[in-house]
Amino acid sequence: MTEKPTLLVTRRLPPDVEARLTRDYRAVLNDGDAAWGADDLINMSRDAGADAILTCGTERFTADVIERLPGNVKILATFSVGYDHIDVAAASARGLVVTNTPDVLTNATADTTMLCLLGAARQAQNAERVLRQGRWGRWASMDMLGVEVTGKRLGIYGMGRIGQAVARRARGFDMEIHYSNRNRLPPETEQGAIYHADPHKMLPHCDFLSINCPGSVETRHFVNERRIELLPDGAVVVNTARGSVIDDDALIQALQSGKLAAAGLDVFAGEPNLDKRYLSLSNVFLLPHIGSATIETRNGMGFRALDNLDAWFAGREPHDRVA
Ligand code: 8YV
Repeated sequence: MTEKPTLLVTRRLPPDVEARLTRDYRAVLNDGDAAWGADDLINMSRDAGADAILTCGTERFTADVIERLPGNVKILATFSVGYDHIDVAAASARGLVVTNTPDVLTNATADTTMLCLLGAARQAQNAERVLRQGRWGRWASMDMLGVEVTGKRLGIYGMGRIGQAVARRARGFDMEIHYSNRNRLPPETEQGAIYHADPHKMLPHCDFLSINCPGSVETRHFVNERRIELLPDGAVVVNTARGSVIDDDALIQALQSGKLAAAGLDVFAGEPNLDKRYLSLSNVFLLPHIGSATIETRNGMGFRALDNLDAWFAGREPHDRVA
């Protein structure tokens, strides 16, 4: 019988995922679930004699880390669809295979997008606080007024799997869908959504703007002062993709000035250390990056990552290879 490959797992994962990976691999787990920095990743990979690493969005595989990884590491599977925490060019240059977990988190993330959109539009954060603080008093016709969602225009920046799932949900609210994406979708996928090759042409039509693109050099600070100016007054910005897509100074300024009515944010630059100014703004609905946080989805992500590793160790091409 051939020996099981050694798999270094940088974070604790759901029980069903760990049961499968400890069955099929010589697994080395991070028992305390503490965050690992560059040196930990390198030392642990060397000490464990890891053939593969199963990692999460919380560990950063920069070009420097990838270069210093011991030669025994052949494949890096990330428990995430996004891979902006991995320098894929450096991985390719070193011959390190990288895989991600698309598809399985599409619905959970699109659900969270609608949660942020509705939460921000209807000031759910303030309404809930009133109850929790025992301040629910006399009814008044002008209290806690939000922005109507039904029938409004939604602009989706990034019309991949998650953007399309957001569009499907938003149609249930009779929203008019606009989108901007590198490529136009075929009509059967577009389903009447209005395509803008130039995102600047889309922004004036966005009562709501949802960010659903990957985090990258190209999308960094897409939401900046100049582009916020192009949005209609009183628009709502929603971000469940990556914090790097938003210039926090510009968004906070627009929320303070009233240019924007509200924002719904699940992701932040430098998370978990978000810009503290968000915490004191009453027109922001905030979540701590829970886009994929359902047990079904987290199991799906783990199994998908393991499917990729299994394929590679069986001599097949992993389904979700990104480097
Ligand atoms: C994860 C995510 O929570 O998959 C992604 O890209 O942003 C999230 O769903 C996280 O990154 C898990 O590693």
